[in-house]
Amino acid sequence: MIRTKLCDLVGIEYPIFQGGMAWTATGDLAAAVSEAGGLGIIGSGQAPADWVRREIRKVKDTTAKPFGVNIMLMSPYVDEIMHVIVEERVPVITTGAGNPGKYVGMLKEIGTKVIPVVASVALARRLEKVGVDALIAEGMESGGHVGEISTLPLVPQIIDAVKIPVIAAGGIVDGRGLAAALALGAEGVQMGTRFMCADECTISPKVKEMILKAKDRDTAVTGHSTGHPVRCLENKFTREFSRMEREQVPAAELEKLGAGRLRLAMVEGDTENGSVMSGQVAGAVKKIEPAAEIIRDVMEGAERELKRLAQLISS
Ligand code: TUI
Repeated sequence: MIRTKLCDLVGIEYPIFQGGMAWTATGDLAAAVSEAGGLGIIGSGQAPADWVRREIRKVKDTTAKPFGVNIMLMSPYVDEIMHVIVEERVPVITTGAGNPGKYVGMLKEIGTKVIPVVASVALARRLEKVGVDALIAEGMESGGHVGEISTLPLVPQIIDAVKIPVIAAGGIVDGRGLAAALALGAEGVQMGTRFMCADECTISPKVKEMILKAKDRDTAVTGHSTGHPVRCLENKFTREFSRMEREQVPAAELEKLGAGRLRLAMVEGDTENGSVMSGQVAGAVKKIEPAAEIIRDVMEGAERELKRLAQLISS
């Protein structure tokens, strides 16, 4: 049985967060992950506050266990969503794509744990100072909006820079990844791509199929020229976008071209023209299974690996 400080901090059995993926992590997935003993997280993305409230209620109707909401800080609805978080007394929030500093005080006042995703040591240091409860250090192996540093160099550098618990994200798909994250000093992991293939994940089956078929080199990062690099499975859309970036099409035009593409993939199932955000571990996702099975497999695998490693030590 593996338990870490993170389990006590947020009241979960297993140190596994499910990434709060936009247009992907609905209340259905979050409820299943939380009920199975991890932390399920609703991905609010650019959805309006009413949608977020509905998904929160869905989780509350399904499980009494803790859950979270991810707030994408580039969303135009951040302030309204923060109000919903406060009204609904959401136990945990994670944030992405920005600095949540100005909201921390108000959330801490109501006892919500604030756990931002960071991709650099500088932001980790700044956020520790404003009083966040923990940090998710996300390497550029992740799907979606990414930083510049890989998980292996990022996680220990952030751990050395702060005193609060750090959760590793990016490139983690099984028990070996959890064991490796614990070896780096992390208190747990966040996984996104593998949970996209959970039974309870409501995205289009076509996206799940594309992940199952993916190989190790099938993701690409586009959007460096817009300042918002995004990792997706390669398709017609990423190839067109990359070509336009090489031709130095202005950022504003590219941003317009990208609008609505994530929904197009995840909801409509258009895996050619949509943005199929996925991590580099897509090639390691082998089947569609219940969220509870994913958690069981990761925990069993980590325990097996840690025991094997302990045996390498000769006294
Ligand atoms: O946020 C994510 N992943 C995401 S957000 C998203 S929705 C989106 N769609 C189109 C374009 C952009 C986003 C899809 N995937 N992960 C957490 C994360 N945050 N990764 C990197 C960052 C980050 C980057 C820069 C956090 C802070 C930051 O700078 C803030 C500052 O003030 O220094």
